[in-house]
Amino acid sequence: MERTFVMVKPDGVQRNLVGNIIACFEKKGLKIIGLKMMRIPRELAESHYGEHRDKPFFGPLVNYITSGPVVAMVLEGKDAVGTVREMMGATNPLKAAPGTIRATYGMDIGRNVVHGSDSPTSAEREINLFFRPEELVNYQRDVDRWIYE
Ligand code: IDP
Ligand code: MG
Repeated sequence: MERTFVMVKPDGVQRNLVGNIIACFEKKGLKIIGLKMMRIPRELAESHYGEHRDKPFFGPLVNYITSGPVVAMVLEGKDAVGTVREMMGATNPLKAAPGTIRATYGMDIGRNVVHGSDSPTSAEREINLFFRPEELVNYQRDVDRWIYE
């Protein structure tokens, strides 16, 4: 089983999409093992998006992601990283495949509603940035035998 870091961005929270977005992942079969609402401190935002430090959109991106509360979560499941990326769709909601979360809920690359780690390595880094080990909950889910063969 793989873990990934997912976040409903400030636009998703303001637009009352938290429940809808979490429901997509829950209904798919991904297991929530960490979940919290938080306001991202500027330093954390800059670190989280460190790979984009030299891009022209870096400043606006940090302003956007710190502009209001987010809902951060850790999801676990088979190929969780790739599965969440597929479910989110392309970075630009207007280019995202129909039915994906970004295509369904977004109009602008700078307001694309949701974040998901792009690789297992990024996932580990991002989970450690946002969650302390004791915030991740270890539990059995009885329905798993109906989700996985
Ligand atoms: P990703 O979120 O699909 O992994 P990245 O290229 O890693 O996409 O970019 C991180 C975030 O930065 C995007 O989700 C989006 O919020 C923002 N972003 C990326 N490219 C642009 C852009 O060209 N203009 C404005 N914001 C952008
Ligand atoms: Mg990315």
